[in-house]
Amino acid sequence: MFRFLTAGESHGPCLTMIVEGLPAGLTVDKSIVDADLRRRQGGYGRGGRMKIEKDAVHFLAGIRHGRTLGSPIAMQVDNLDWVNWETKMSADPVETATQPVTRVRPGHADFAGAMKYGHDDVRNVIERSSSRETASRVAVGGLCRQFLAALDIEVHSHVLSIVDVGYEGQRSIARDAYSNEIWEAVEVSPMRCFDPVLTEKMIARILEAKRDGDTCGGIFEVVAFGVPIGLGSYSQWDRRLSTKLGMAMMSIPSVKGVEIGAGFGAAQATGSHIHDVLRHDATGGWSHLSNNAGGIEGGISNGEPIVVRVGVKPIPTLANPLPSVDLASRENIEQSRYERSDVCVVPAAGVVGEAMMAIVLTEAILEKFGGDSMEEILRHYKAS
Ligand code: EPS
Repeated sequence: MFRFLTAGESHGPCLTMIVEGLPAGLTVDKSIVDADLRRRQGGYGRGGRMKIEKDAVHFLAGIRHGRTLGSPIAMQVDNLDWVNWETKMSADPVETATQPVTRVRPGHADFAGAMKYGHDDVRNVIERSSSRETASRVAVGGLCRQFLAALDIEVHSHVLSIVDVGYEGQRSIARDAYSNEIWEAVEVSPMRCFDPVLTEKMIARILEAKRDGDTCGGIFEVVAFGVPIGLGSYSQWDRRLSTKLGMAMMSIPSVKGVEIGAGFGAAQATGSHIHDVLRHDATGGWSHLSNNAGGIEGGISNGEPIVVRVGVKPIPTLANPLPSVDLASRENIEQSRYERSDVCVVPAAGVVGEAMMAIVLTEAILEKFGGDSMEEILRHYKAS
């Protein structure tokens, strides 16, 4: 069974991950994980924290001489900001109490988290609910990406829209338009958008929001290529690949919507306009004339690229804060609180989406083609 756990506060000493179930003999390159961590830190609209951090992974267990052992893998990403928080975030009791955070931000975990756990100091909520935790997922996804690469499976993401600026109808680009050139252009765009004109418009939209003390959400798309037929199952609700991808994408902080393939567009079309006609060619290959299903039919991968679009709400920390309540006095207040934050995290969220897709596909492949070593898995995989 493949599984992972993460721990760590945003301003604690580090983030910690334990990954179990990756086979023995997988070649692991730290620089690939670090490159993903760097990609997550980027994107136009990030704030001061990303200038402090230089995220890099430390392998602590489960890897020897660049290859997995089949034992649990332990990893760590240090928080360089910790030096500024050692007292405020000390695990040991401190002599001088720190000023509690009590003014909750609308849209943030502040209020619900404080109510749920009975915290008087919202700092205790902010620390773990912070999107800093997504660095852990990207590190785990960085391992999974290397596992998938051994099976010729690739995962990419790009940004489709920021607030009201995006592609026509904010839908996916045409299926046949995906190419290496597109992904190369995405990697050099500060918005992770392949269209340079749209990139500029998105940046202008973020700047406008920043000037107003506001924040921006948007939509990103994750696409996986080379996925074999038969991952997931309709036999139980929780075994569908679509169920697992929906859960994985919805687990990313700030995500409020997920579509697979044509998604809500499919609900607005009639059957004859949306279903993907199957073809079989002389070489024995299967293909579909379109991919409105996003590569999943009946909860099972059908051999087409897996396409998932994800809607991200604007960050709740506004430089021009909304009215709220002070939890200490229970008074309605004109303005909640501002602390250093980002204006837009949609490009970074896309990188987290890639990691979550890589994690889900790794789990599904291990379930279907299982084995204890890479050699065994590759044997099963090639025989299918
Ligand atoms: C983030 C780290 C955080 C924020 C942001 C994302 O760092 P800090 O709180 O020190 O500024 O920049 O987190 C949030 C938007 C949030 O709501 O918590 C990161 O590593 O991605």
